[in-house]
Formats: sequence, structure tokens, C-alpha cells
Amino acid sequence: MVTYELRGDVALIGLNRPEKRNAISDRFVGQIEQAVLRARAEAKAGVIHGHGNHFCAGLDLAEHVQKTPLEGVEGSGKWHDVFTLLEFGSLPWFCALHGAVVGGGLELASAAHVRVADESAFFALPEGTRGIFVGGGGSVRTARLMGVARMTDMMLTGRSVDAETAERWNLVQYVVPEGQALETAVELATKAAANAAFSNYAVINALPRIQAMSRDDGLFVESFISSFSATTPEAEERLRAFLEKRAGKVTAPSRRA
Ligand code: 1HE
Repeated sequence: MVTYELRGDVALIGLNRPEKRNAISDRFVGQIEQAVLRARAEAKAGVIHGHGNHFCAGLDLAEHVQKTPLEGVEGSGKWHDVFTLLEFGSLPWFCALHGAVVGGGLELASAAHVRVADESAFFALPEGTRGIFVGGGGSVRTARLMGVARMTDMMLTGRSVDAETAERWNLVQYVVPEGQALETAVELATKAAANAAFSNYAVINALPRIQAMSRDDGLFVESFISSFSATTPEAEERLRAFLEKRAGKVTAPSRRA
């Protein structure tokens, strides 16, 4: 159900159940967890993508229909654990999105750090029409990305939005021509993999936490992380490399960005 590939320092995790539009069953969640743990040990950045015509149709509804309330809570808790592993590890994760990015598929994408959609991607939260609620962290992560009003609308009306709207709504950071999401995500992940590991860790783990702090606490914590990161041997070498003109300069944005 999950493919795993290492391309240089980038781990690629592929959702591979195209006959069910990559709908996520319990076993599937377990396989995503194993792949994320393997990537943590082997890679410096990761990409999640979907095989077939869609990224992911969300929760496996066939499996869900047979659950007791307690099994449902435990199942949701498992999704939370696995997606939190993804969100607060030390690897930056990029999501390559195409076709349906629906329900739990959007929740998975929301747990990644950067989302790249191609023009075929569409986004929906059809939980309301199915008689259920989000259970993979969407009320926390997806709502923070696009805002509660938009998420409420999508959940109440079954509204489906295209990639361009998703970018405007902050759900995705890049929109690329159809068929190019994976290639672009790998390219971006390769860049992130070349950063200082501590910087990536700080970006992933500190930024979201600081957003949840008061302004004063946020500034206080930022100073410590800033000072700590600047005094790591890797930072010292990178700073020296720039001053000795051995490191690249910042460049003007390419037209795609
Ligand atoms: C599925 C699922 C699924 C497809 N669980 N089996 N998610 C949804 O409500 C989305 C439901 N799926 C769809 O709306 C469509 O399948 C798609 C728009 C994603 C794709 O359409 P299409 O025409 O390419 O495929 P299809 O013919 O609808 O589906 C192919 C097969 O996949 C078919 O099974 P088959 O045995 O008839 O071949 C479908 O039944 C099956 N399939 N999606 C189970 N989701 C942690 S809480 C998260 C809560 C949620 O995620 S709610 C949203 C659930």
C-alpha cells in the first residue's frame, strides 16, 4: 500500500492503493508510520505523493462503517499519532498533490510542511455528507491553514475547490502544471535537505509552537533558538563560508515562484 524510495537525501513515500483511490485503512496508516520512521533514519527531507489518478480519497469508508465508537476514537488517535510524527520530527515533509485531495487526504497533506499541487488537484471535506467529522487532525491543522470560516463552508456545503483557490486560501504553497507536482516537490525537498539540520528542526518544531504562544513568550523563545542555532559548528562553518565567498548568494525569484 505504501512505496518507499530514497532519492539522494530525500525519501519518497507513495500512497499506493490506486484501485481504492488511495483511501486510508488502519493497515495503511500503520504503513505510513513505518515509512516515516524509516525516512527519519535514512533521509534529510521527505516527499509524500499518491500513485494513480488521485492523491488520496481520505478515510477508507468501507472499514469505518464497521467500527464501534471506541474503535473510532482509537482509530482517530492513531491518525493523530502518525501525522504528529510527520509534523514534529526533524525532517521537512513536502506533499505532491494531484486529483482528489479529500477528507483524510487533505488532513494528511495538512500535516506536511509544504504542499505542491498540480492543476488537476481538487480539495474537499465531504465528511458532512458522509455523516462523520474530520478525525485526522483537520480541525486543528487544516483549519489553521485556510481559516475556520472556509473550512466550515467546505464541511457544511461539500464545496470542492481547485488548486488555484487552494493556493489563494493558503492550503498549498505552489501550483504547477498537471503532472509536475512530484518532480517539483522532490526538487524543493532536495533544497531543504541541504540546509543545516538544526535550522530545519527549528523551523518545523519552533514556528508552529511559537504561533501558539503570547507575543512576549514567542520573542523570548525565538532569541534562544536563534542564538543556539547560530553557535552550532554547522552554522559557524556556513557563516564563514559565506564571508569567504565560498557559499552561494541569495538569488532573485524564478518566474515559477
Ligand atoms: C473508496 C473511497 C473511500 C473511493 N473509502 N473506498 N472520502 C470521501 O468521501 C471520498 C469518496 N470518494 C470519491 O468521492 C471518489 O472515489 C473520488 C472523487 C475520490 C474518485 O472518483 P473516481 O471516479 O476516480 O473513483 P470511484 O469509482 O469513485 O472509486 C473507485 C473505487 O474506490 C470504488 O470502489 P469499487 O470497489 O467500486 O471499485 C470506490 O468505492 C472506492 N473508494 N474512495 C473506501 N474513501 C480520519 S477521518 C477522515 C474522514 C474522511 O476522510 S471523510 C472523506 C471520505
